[in-house]
Amino acid sequence: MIFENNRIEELNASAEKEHLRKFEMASSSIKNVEEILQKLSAFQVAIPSWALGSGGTRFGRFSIGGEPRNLEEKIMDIALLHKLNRSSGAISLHIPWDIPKDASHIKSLAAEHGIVFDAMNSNTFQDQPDQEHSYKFGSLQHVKKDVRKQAIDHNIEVINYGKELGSTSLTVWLADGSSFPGQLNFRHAFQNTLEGLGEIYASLPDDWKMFIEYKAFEPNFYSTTVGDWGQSLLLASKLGSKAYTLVDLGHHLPNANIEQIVSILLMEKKLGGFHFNDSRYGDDDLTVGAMRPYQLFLIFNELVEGMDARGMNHATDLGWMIDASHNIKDPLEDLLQSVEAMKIAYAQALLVDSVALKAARENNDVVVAQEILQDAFRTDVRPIVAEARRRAGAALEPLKVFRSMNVRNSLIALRGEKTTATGL
Ligand code: PSV
Ligand code: MN
Repeated sequence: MIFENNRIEELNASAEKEHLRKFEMASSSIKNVEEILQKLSAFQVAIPSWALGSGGTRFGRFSIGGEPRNLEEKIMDIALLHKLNRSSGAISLHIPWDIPKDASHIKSLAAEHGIVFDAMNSNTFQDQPDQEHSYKFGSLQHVKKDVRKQAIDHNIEVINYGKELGSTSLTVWLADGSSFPGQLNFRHAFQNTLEGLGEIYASLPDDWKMFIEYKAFEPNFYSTTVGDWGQSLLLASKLGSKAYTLVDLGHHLPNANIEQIVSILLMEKKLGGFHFNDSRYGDDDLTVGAMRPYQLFLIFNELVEGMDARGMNHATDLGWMIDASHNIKDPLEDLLQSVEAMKIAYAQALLVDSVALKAARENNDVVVAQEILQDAFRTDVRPIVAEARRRAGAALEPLKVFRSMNVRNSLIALRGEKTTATGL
């Protein structure tokens, strides 16, 4: 391990007095603080295996150094995050970027650090060196059956890897679409996609879920075959009860009301999970909550309300995953910030006075409704999130511990300056 075992305790001890003062102040006006603390400790966020190294744009990529060179090292990085925040106890794998060659070894290594395997991700948006057919013109939508078959087989292979690791879900994101008018017959593209997904669905074990991720644009810029939640929902509905929509926050057109989408999908029992990130212009995968923390809170507000209405378990009944690309930040610091932002938004949503909000709505009192939401959003819940962490044995201040121990320098010393992690 990169840092000594008692380092977190030592740093917690020096920050404890000030923390407890803040926690007492923050919790004094909250009735159900113990319940909130329990919910926060149960809440785990899956870290994407493809986002532990530096990301890049088509203009360039600037390595951070010390990037994990293989799946074992990626698990070690996540173990480090999980030790610091006790909220990153899951990994989402992307195949073939991270093939678990020795699955039982990988599974036990992860288990040693309290890490489980969240959704498996397939990749039919890139061509691999040994691949027979190209995905240049799509995968499941493709006009040629052989290409579609290759994409179906790949997804089934991904399910098989997942079975060995104890995963119970598959995320399918298709880059399929068209870049120019006239290129595609939309109906045929959709029907081919549905047919292919149907074959993959038929290979899903009974206790698995299939998440269908949509994206409005990129890499195709004229049409995307699963371009929005409507198309994803349509596919998921036709496929059956194990198929769900996955919402990636960065995959919408500007100003889309994501919280409304979430609310309706939940009501329809078709919301499967999330790829959390933030964005300003497009799918630029910025740190969760970096741009629009209020929107993040509003999404969590719908989630808490909608999940409670259906008696769902907040921690386990949806897939909570991050999908990001860290172009200039240290990926591990970025991930710590992202998990923290999610927990803050979640804690604030748990504070919403739902009884008063219902009354305000029934009286068409728009002003009071806004006040109730903003009251919760403007509450500084950071001491509460920190207390949940402290009780779970994690760091009061994960970023400070990370920096004070020079983790990145140790990783560079261990792995080298020029390593490149597989992924984005
Ligand atoms: C596509 O932009 C996406 O959001 C999908 O989830 C992919 O699996 C991931 O990013 C990595 O490319
Ligand atoms: Mn995504």
